[in-house]
Amino acid sequence: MIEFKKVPTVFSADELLEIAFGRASKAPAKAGDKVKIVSKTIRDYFKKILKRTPNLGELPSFYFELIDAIVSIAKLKKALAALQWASNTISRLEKEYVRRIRRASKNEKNRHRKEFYGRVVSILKQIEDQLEFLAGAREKLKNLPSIKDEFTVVISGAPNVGKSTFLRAITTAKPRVESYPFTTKQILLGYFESNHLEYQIVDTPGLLDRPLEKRNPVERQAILALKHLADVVLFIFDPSETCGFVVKEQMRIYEEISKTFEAEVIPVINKADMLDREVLENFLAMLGRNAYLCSAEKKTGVEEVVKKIVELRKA
Ligand SMILES: Nc1nc2c(ncn2[C@@H]2O[C@H](COP(=O)(O)OP(=O)(O)OP(=O)(O)O)[C@@H](O)[C@H]2O)c(=O)[nH]1
Ligand SMILES: [Mg+2]
Repeated sequence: MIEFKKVPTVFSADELLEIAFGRASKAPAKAGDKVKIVSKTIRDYFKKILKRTPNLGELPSFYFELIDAIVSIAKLKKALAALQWASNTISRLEKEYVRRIRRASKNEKNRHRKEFYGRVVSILKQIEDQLEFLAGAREKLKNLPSIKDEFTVVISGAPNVGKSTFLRAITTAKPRVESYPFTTKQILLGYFESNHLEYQIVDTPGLLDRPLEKRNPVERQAILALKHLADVVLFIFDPSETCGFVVKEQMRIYEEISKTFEAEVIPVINKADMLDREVLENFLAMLGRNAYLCSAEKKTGVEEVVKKIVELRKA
């Protein structure tokens, strides 16, 4: 699981200096020990940040795209590299100054210690912006949705057509609600099992229900992330138009989704319980291909869609 929650709060350069120097000032008076404490405090802290940050080189593509959309992977890598650089430099200086202090006369020891402090201040000032960037990144990334890297069905369709109802109809346990960090948009995750294999179902209200040109750049990248995640896409139609969108508009979104996703897009006609024959026939003529017919609310016809999903996975 990709988690930024465990990355410790990122302090500013000033805060960190205060902590490190404060700790050293309380310690035994020997100058060499103070140097070691300052160095260790800062390096341990950076090490913790580096260790708890998910490995950016091994991210599943969904997370790669998502994180890139939120904070830019390149910037994040640069900031982490800056911490590593600062840590190495402080370590090197520590050794150098401990050696100098050991050799120095009693009156000179404190001068060396102060000089070391000055150099540490200058190093942290050099990475001040990177620390600030990391602090912001951590806040933005700490609530990433936890999505499994496994066979995934993405549900799309105009608003109100019954996407969430459909998801609930095919999943066994109660779906989990997670949120996207960059918008108020939520993401609904459900799972079902077939032949001991788990299937993940994702419904993202407000993301795959409008034409792409109405998207801001971050939303576009979130869609790109979903594109990587999707093994199958369901597109839910509501020919009854009780959703508030005429069939023509739904068709336009369907075409866009089909163009956007490389995975197979399966048309599913919902609200069968309230469709009369003529409406349905007109709709199918317009769609020009076969579609699954179901009522998510009455849970009829949904099993066939599940069967199709399982077949597609085998293929
Ligand atoms: N008659 C009927 N109503 C349905 C069916 N499926 C969903 N609905 C109703 O359609 C409305 C919208 O259902 P949702 O599942 O919330 O639709 P949605 O696509 O998730 O909507 P958004 O998340 O707002 O985009 C609700 O009032 C449902 O009760 C169905 O098969 N038959
Ligand atoms: Mg919904």
